[in-house]
Formats: sequence, structure tokens, C-alpha cells
Amino acid sequence: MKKVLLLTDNYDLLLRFKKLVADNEVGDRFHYAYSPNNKFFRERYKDVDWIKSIIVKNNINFLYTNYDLIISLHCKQIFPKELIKKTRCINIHPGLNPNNRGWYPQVFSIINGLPCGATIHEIDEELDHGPIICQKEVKIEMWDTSLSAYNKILDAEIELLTNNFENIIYNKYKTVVKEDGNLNLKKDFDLLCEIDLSQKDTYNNMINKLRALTHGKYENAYFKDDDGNRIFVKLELRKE
Ligand code: 0FX
Repeated sequence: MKKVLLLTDNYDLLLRFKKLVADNEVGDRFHYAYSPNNKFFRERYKDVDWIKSIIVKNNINFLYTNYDLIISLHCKQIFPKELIKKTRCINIHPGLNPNNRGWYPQVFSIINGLPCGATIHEIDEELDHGPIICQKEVKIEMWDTSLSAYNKILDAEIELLTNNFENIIYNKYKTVVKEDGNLNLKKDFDLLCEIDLSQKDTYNNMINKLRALTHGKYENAYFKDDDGNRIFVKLELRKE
């Protein structure tokens, strides 16, 4: 039996995934890797052997020769066609496919009202697309920001992994194919961030936009002052 490779660029999820592997006593089957342009991982793991950086597109032969399952847990690299044809690749995605596939699903769900959640699916040639293994919807409340919604989604991802761990590793699941849905890219997120102060809209839409762009330390939403400087905006919401 070949090994399983977990590819991730998310530190919190890596720690939670490792605990799952330990709980299931399958540590000897797993290898770990991250993307070389991930500065945080590069610094943190420069002196260890158990996790390495890898450029997926440059290592296709190595990957399919050594692994019969590759799991992307928020890995920022696109898996090449040749790799996904030769070995089983699955993606843990922070969105409820096929709604708002792609970049930051909860941001777009807060704005367009489409359902949000977590999906585990086989990787095909399109982004966040492919036969669905399991998924869980997460309810976004009126007082959620992008950050609070995102935290619930990460919990849902871990719950799905916990409940389907063995089935995923041993390829004992049935998949469901859904319609294509919609896709948002990084450029769509960047476009959302500039606020046009002269735009007229309902309070509902304006609050939704600002809470969708409120995510902890990140400076997303902004307007420009008379000198062209960006003034960043965040929204604080508190339920009584
Ligand atoms: O890793 P990830 O949680 O997810 C992203 C994509 O949304 C996902 O579809 C893809 N499968 C995965 C590989 O990459 O993204 P992140 O860790 O860069 O950001 C997490 C959240 O932080 C994001 O949902 C929104 C927020 N954020 C992030 C950045 C970099 C912001 O609000 N502003 C930012 O500038």
C-alpha cells in the first residue's frame, strides 16, 4: 500500500488534521507537504523532516509513484491534469459546492445569500469542482462577519474529516455529482474591496458588504480620501 500525502498551506488545519491521524492510529501512512511560497511554513518547518515543501507541477512523476491518495487541505496550488488522472486527489474546500466555488466562499455567501459550508470532493480539471464525497452546510447569521463564518466552516471541515476519515483513506465512499454552480476568483474579491462612497443602496446590502469584508486583522474594505489615500473600514457586530 502506498502512502497518503497531505498538502496544506493552513497551519491551524494542519494541527487539527494531525490529531485526527493520531486518533486513527494511521500516522505511518501519512506524509506532509506545503507550498514553497508559504513563508510562515518555510520559517516554522525549516529544521524538520516530517514536512517538506513541494511544487506539485514539477513533481508529478514522484507524486503518483509514491502516493495513492493526495489530499489538498487548503493547498494553494492547482493540481495538474496529469496528476489527477494518475492518482486519487481530493480537496477539502471551505464552501458548499456548487455555490460560490473558488475564492473565500463565505465572503460571497454573505453578500449573495447562497448557502455556505464545507465540501470534500474528488479533484477534477475545474476549480473546486468534481464528484462530492460529503458536505455540510453552515448557517450564516445576520451578526456573522467573514471571520466568524470562516471559523464555523473550518469546524465543519474537521467534522466532515472526522466522520469520513476511514472511508476517504480506504476509498470506500460513493460520490454525488452536482451542477456547476458559480465561481469567484481573487479579482472578484479585490473588486469588492473598494467602496464607492457615492453608491446608493439599502442598509441591508451595505451592512452585508462590510461584514463580508471584515475578517480579523485583514484590511479589506476601503474608500479613498480626497488625496487618494485608502481609508480601511471594518464592521463590529454584537448580538444583545
Ligand atoms: O486557505 P483559505 O482558507 O482558502 C482559499 C480559498 O478560499 C479556497 O477556495 C481554496 N481552496 C484555498 C486553497 O485557498 O484562504 P486564506 O487562508 O488565504 O484566507 C482565509 C480567510 O481569510 C479567507 O476566507 C478570507 C480572509 N482573508 C484572507 C486574506 C489573504 C481576507 O479577508 N483578506 C485577505 O487578504
